[in-house]
Amino acid sequence: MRTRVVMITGCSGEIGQALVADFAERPGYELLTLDLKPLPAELEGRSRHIVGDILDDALLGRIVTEYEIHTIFHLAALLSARGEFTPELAHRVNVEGTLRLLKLAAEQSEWQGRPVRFIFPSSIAAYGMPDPATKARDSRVREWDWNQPQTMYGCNKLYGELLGAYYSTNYRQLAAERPVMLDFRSLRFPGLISAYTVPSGGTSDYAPEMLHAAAQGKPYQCFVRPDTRIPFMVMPDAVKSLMQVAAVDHGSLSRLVYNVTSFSLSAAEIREIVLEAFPDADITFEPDVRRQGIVDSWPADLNDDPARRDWDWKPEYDARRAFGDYLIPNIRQRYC
Ligand code: AKB
Repeated sequence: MRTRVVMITGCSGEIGQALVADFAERPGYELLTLDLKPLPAELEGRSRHIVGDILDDALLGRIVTEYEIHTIFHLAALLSARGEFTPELAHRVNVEGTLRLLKLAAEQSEWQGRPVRFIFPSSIAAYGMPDPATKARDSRVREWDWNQPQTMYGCNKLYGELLGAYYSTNYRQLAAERPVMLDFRSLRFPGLISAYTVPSGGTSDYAPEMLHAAAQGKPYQCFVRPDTRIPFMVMPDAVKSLMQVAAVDHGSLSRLVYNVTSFSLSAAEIREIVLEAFPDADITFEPDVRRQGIVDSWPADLNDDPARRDWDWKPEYDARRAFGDYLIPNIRQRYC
């Protein structure tokens, strides 16, 4: 008999590590994790881990002969800044990888006779604000606004959402018998900040980098202007939202893609908060014109009313609690 599992791709990344740690606290779940890297030492033993590539068809074929997958958290992706250096690789991982996982989930849904839940983190990068005046005026964007991303990663995420919609509603629409279709759910995340891991390859990385550098007594040159404003969320809320959207009854969902967010701060405001906690921190601004262009195209805030209405989404951490109760104390402890 095949073992019933929750599958997590990209589990060694920031969200993946936090999600695996959260699952480990919940009884009754068998986890199957997949990443190009091994699981970090502190998570070893918490899942059946496979070091491998989501683009490896033979590996995916072997996985479905051994496991019955009821839920997939497909986290594996190249982030926005890295994607601009290697756009074709980003496309392969972010689009072709997603397509392979969707196909696997579609086949599993058909074979099991019930929909596999497919949870896909998307991003504020799926938006493209045309100019600063529009960004200032239309500050809380809704899911259907400004879907004109300017990065390869943003294009990939937006298309990943569309592919998810296709596989969950129109897949094999001309077949004589419509298959049982997968159950796709996607969250558009703002910049994420964790107390325990540092991101790599993203453009919202300046916020966590500033904080982690200050706690280690290292100088930090912020690569965006002080007035740059985008939304953020701390990792426990990101995990909470993923768990919540994965668990909610299908009937409660009015959309396939939901914005979720917590607070919106400018880079100068983040610097002020960090300086209050670490008064000796040496944080300067050295804007990098290209990365600045990317964050300027992202909205200043997200409207997450549909998630709040449909499945009671509410972050635990506003800016005050995020820094005061979660980030500063845990980061201080981590480096002291
Ligand atoms: C990035 O900066 O690429 C990510 C994101 C906002 O999706 N953190």
